Amino acid sequence: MSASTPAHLHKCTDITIVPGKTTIHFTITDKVGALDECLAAIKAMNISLTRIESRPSKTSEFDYEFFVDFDAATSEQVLQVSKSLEALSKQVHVVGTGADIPDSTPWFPRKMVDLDTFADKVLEMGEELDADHPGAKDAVYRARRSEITKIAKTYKTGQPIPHVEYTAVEKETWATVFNKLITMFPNYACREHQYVFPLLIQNCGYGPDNIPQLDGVSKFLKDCTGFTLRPVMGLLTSRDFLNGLAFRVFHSTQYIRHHSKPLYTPEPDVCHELLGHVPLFANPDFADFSQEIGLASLGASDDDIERLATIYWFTVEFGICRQGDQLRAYGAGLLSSFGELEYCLSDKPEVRPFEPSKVAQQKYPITEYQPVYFVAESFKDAQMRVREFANSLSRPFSVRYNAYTESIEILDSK
Ligand code: HBI
Ligand code: FE
Repeated sequence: MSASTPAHLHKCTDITIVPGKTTIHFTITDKVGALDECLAAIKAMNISLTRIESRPSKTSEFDYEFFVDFDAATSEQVLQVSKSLEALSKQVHVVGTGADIPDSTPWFPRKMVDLDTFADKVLEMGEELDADHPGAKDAVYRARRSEITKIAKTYKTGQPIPHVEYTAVEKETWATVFNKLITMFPNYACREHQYVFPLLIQNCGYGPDNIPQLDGVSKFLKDCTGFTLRPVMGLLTSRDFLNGLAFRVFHSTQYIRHHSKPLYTPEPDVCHELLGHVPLFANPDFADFSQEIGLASLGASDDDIERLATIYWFTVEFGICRQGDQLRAYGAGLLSSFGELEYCLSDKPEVRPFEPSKVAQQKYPITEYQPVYFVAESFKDAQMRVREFANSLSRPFSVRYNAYTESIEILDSK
């Protein structure tokens, strides 16, 4: 194996070869006919390929890398193909074989369109509110919410997100939140949030008098980092919500909190999503970090989902980071909460370094300010730590996101 081979692509001797759907990765030098020879060798064994994908080598200018898929009848056949390719190419790896996902693995989305199945699995419906929700007794508010959540209910992958014509009352709620928070951002928000905020004003209609439309914001994020928004009716299960992040998809509510308490909401709403989450998803390192949690959640055990949800809570929602000699907030729960944003950087809460294995065990209250926060040194550092943590979890295979096909590839037994 060359020194530059990505660590997750193991030699075929590292994995158990079994019959079934198989992916083989090989590299050839850019000489005329080299690929033809490889394909002819496979054809000679009476095997038909179900996929072939190529890309220029990242390590050598004249090399090309190929990924081929086929249904292997026997494990012997996999070894034969790999042997004959070895004679014709620079390197060969069997990157995945049929039985590498145990039957006990929870279902997980493999293709972007699979996310369509989450739509009607929300834990709390947009229209049925808890007794202590500020809008619980307001029939007009409840009717308005079900009007808006109808969009999420029928939304399908690839469609533009329908616009919502927000009412004067809704806009006033937004203005109150917006105007209050922007006084705080310069002193409390991390630099990545501050960098992108003016761009959201310029490009996406952010401002005190306008509630930005998810569709425009989603297109902006797509250009920045490949993240997109998907409308959601309410809270998803942790599993479904985290699984979306593996596809760089963030499930966003589209309704707004009740006007009687503009600075309080017991659940996510557009203010929280647009002012707290969206600016960070425009940052490439933060996008990578978030996707890392998402990839780890695919097919994870229930206990591991709980651990990853806790890590998500203390980072994407309530994370703080070191910037120079200061601490700043990057978690959306902080950036969208006037009170907690000030509190989290005061000397009242406890502050600990971001170590995923410890964070994953931390208990937390959901209706009060957090008694403890964890400090990331950078999003890249946090991503590497989460990746290491994810490797310690019980899932017996690893996954990779193929951005060209917007699908998940199963790599190998770990
Ligand atoms: N669902 N729609 C939605 N929005 C969230 O922010 C959200 C969720 N489900 C679970 C969740 N957040 C987190 O608390 C973690 O469990 C992942
Ligand atoms: Fe959130």
